Amino acid sequence: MAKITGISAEEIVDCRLEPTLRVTVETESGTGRADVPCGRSRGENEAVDLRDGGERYAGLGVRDAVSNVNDTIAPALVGQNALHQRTIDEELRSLDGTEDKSRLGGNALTGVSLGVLKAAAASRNVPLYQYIGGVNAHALPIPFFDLIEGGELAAGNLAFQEHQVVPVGVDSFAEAVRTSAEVYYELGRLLKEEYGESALNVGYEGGYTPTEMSDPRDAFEIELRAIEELGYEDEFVLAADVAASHFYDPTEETYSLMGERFSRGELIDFYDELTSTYPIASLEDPLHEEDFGGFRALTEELDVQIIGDDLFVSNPSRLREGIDDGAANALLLKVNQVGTVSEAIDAASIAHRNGYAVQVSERSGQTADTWLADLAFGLNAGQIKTGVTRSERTEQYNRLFAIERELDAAAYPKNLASVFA
Ligand code: 2PG
Ligand code: MG
Repeated sequence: MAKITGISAEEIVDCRLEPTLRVTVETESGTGRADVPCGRSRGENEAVDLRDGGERYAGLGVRDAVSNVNDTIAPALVGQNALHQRTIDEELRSLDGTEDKSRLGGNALTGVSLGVLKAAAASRNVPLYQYIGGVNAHALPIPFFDLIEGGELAAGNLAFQEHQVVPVGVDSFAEAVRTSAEVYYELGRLLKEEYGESALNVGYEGGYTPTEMSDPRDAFEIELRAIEELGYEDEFVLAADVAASHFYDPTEETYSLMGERFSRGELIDFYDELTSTYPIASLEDPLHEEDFGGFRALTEELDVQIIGDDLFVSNPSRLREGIDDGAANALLLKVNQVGTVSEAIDAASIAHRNGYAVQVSERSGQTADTWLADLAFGLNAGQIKTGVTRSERTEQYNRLFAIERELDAAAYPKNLASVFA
């Protein structure tokens, strides 16, 4: 038993200086404290991020969500057992009472749910990943490095949100980060040479933002050159988070890309060209978030990982719908998209049981809290996306270094699909 003796929330700021919640859960045997991340390029079907409105913090304050934790959730959960995560998450959902968690706020629920998880691990005196994954937590995640940013995450002209490099051909997490860092430095040198020093300004996730660039092929091309300069062709593949909903026009049913309008079919042809020209192994949200049929067509046509982010919003029922349709073959997992830890873990296990890969992901608004790294390892997800530079990103890498050093049995996957192979 880890009896909850107190729950309290406070308003803090994330890496963009925007308000978010920090929730502390105290039990008789251990305390958990969790920060809530927030997205910028959000899916329409995510749990609602409750914001105060008004002038304070330009409407982004979270005082209402903080009061919901302190005045409504805390009195209902004090006295309960923090080891009963699923019961607590169910209670959180019923206290909220809405489908989209809009009454108490998805951010309030996420903070409490994660706080309870961390308090339970502390009360058991085990590392968070071990509490999550038990005896079988063993797979270090392959990191996806968003080295060139576009879309909603940068003030540039690239429509695709993330142009990623992925170290798949190395044999440890430490080597994965080292080689990726070297590619990052080399890419910086090449970008500066070709686009001038301003290309080295970074976006929300710490990747470069060459503002002149508008064609994703230029981004992949120069990333590939950096990889080749270092002789790392066998160690890296490329990937993208297209975040296509954000350049989709629902009235015209077209995508605006490089100053032109693409129909769904034309965009699929473009992906065909991209994946046959470059060693691209994974595409996240290549089509808009309601196009389950398009995702199916693309998954059938291309032999690459197709990840649903805005498509599934980490929601077990949207994921099931996608699996029934054959849409995508991988899930992007963000706890605050769905609002509770149990629902997120359900989504991950539904994905794995149906042969879908799982990539655990940060939000563009993060803090230095490292529960994300433990979650990726504890779930044996095998993939993580947590940005490039700045402490809220690098702390996740530092935490995974520590896990790799601590556990002899920890292993780095041979390829994107091999965690359970
Ligand atoms: C995404 C994410 C994170 P945000 O689209 O995958 O990279 O963006 O957190 O802004 O939703
Ligand atoms: Mg995304």
